[in-house]
Amino acid sequence: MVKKASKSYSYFLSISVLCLLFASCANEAKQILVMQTENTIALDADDTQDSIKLKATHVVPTKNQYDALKDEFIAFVHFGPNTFSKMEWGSGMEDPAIFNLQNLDTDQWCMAMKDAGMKKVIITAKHHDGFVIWQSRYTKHGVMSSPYKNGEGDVLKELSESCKKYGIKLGVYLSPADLFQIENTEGLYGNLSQYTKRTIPGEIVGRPFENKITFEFEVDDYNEYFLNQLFELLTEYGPIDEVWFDGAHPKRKGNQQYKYRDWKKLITKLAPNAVVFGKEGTRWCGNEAGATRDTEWNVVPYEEDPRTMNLFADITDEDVGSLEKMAASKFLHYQPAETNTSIREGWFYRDDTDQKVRTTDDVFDIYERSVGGNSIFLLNIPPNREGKFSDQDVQVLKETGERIKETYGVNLLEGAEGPKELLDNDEETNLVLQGEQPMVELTLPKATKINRFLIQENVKIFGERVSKHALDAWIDGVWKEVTNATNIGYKRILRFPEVTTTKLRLRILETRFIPVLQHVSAHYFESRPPQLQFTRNSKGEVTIVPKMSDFRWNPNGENAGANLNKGMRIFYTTDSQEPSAESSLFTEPFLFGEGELKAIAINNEKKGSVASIKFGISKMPWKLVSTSSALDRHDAHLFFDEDPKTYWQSKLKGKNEFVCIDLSKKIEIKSFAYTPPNSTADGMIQKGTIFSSDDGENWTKQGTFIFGNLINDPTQRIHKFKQSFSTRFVKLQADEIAGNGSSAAIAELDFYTQ
Ligand code: FUL
Repeated sequence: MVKKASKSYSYFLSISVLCLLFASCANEAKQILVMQTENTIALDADDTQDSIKLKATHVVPTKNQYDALKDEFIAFVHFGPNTFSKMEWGSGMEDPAIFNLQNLDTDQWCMAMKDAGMKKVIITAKHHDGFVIWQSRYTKHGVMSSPYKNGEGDVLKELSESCKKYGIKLGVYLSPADLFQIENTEGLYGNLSQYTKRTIPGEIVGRPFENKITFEFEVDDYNEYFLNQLFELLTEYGPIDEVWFDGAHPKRKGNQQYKYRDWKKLITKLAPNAVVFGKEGTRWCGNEAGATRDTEWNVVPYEEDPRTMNLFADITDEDVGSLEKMAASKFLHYQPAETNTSIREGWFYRDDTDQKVRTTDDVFDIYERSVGGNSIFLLNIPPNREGKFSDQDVQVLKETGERIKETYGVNLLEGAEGPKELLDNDEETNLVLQGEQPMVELTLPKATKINRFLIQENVKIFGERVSKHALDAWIDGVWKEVTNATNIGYKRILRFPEVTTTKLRLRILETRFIPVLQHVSAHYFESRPPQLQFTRNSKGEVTIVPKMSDFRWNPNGENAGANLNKGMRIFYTTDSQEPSAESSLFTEPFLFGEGELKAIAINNEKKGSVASIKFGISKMPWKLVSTSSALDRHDAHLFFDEDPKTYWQSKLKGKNEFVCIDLSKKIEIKSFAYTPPNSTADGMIQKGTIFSSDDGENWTKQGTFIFGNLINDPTQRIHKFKQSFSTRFVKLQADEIAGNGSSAAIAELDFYTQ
């Protein structure tokens, strides 16, 4: 039944009708292939929408791509001079001594990865600065010139040994951009050298290779250098399972070209199991924030034949592989997306104080969306200057691994009745679904709570076929749709508010060709009711939401709390009573002046911890009277706009800096709260004075205040006055700034009468 690709649609149609018949007579999956499956299939001018769909379903992964998909959750490690300089991009002119590594514990990295359930690690063997972390024969700009083990150390060697010990695959990031080779006078990058025949690896006296293979390529100096380095990486560090080519270039020179097709020949020979990222192997998902597409087709349309292409442009559109996109292209190519992001703000380690780390909620959410959205999750964990993963990162990896195991390690369809091909955990058995309305019904052994459903197509043999599907649960004697989604591919994880049911039904609503499913499973994610947070806007309206991550680097726009806590409800009180399921249900923002609010999230009958806030008097009628000075974009009105992210900041520091407001009527003040800015450590007022006035001209000192540890803990501080006082105007004067900062700053001020 396996035929060669043909041009005419009528041919396809007749073949597919035949196959439909075959498929319904004998449930033999082989019969639903109507042409040779390939990693890349060319489109022809007379292809119709139907023949394009048919071809798309015959585009399948290579073994290396399929293995990469099956790894699912993998680690990225950015480590080099930037770890010490705290830069994201180095200059290339760093003294190698900056890589002042004293200790290195790659076992600790691997243990943490193992705990998270990661299967592979890709390390920056060379980032854009050109510094190499292995003992290369072809440069002195690297670990060999650093203090690490007196220049004898080899970070890659240590990592490869740990990888073997812990059963983790290894990949290398070798940046084509190379600032050292651009900037130094003898640099090879863009040096306008001739393309001549060169033997790889180049011979270096006294340092022979054990691997005696040699290659001949017609290349220039930089490509020769790059190939020599690839040769070292791929022959001297055990099996390499991924080669990562980044597309970014801080700088270019001499119109330097990359002879990728030669690089590829070398990789194919020396690391036959390696998938190549950034070329025809795997592709960038299009952002560095952990955002995922609702529909991630891994059959990707190309204008040129990706098997012979040298340059691959980034694919960043929301729509990667729709029929429209395919119809406008010339080749269809299988190329899985890698969702790459960092656990920390930035790719390199900076510090354990200001550089925020993603929460477990966030990482687990990205895991479910990326792995469960037909892509590979590549999470960066940058080691610190002690050569270890920091404690907080290790904790998040551990908790994420526990959640993955608790949720996906237990299949609630165990013992269910249904097509055994889908329930048997055997990758080789498939269910061919036929008929007008293909569906699968599953009967569970007993009523079961579920909120996750996992589906896999057999992409390895039958490609990606489903383009729309829905899941129903049997509830109160009827089928109710619990959720729906678009394509499936290697893996789709459906997330929905929990249902308790005895029967599930998967309906395939639209397909590109006869659907072939390989596996389904049902799961329950034990969601923890989230911590809550309150905000009041400038109109005095209060909103209560799950606490947002304060991770500032490349936020992906997802609300992990909301994603993981579907079905959660929030209850609140305004009279200081403990909230419960009987309290007011929060449905929309409400007006609230001074007083205490308490709230609780309830999810699956589980209660979260009580959150409370004491709002000060309403700031709506306040007017700014005067201020000592203000920096651009940090006007004084920002300290009473109810938005703690915006702040007033003076031009100078200390003594003479003040803000002065009109509360619009006389008020009896008992205490005040100072909220410092969160995004800058400059301007924290650790000592100050409060003055009152009835006319805004004659001032009475009402007391001084002192707040400690503001830089490390920039949270709201409350000062109670020894005696309450009645006033219409208030002046706050900064007397001392924490850390000897250069200005005074206030994110929010609040006054309390109770
Ligand atoms: C980007 C690079 O410029 C970053 O430094 C980082 O390596 C990231 C993974 O890719 O293009």
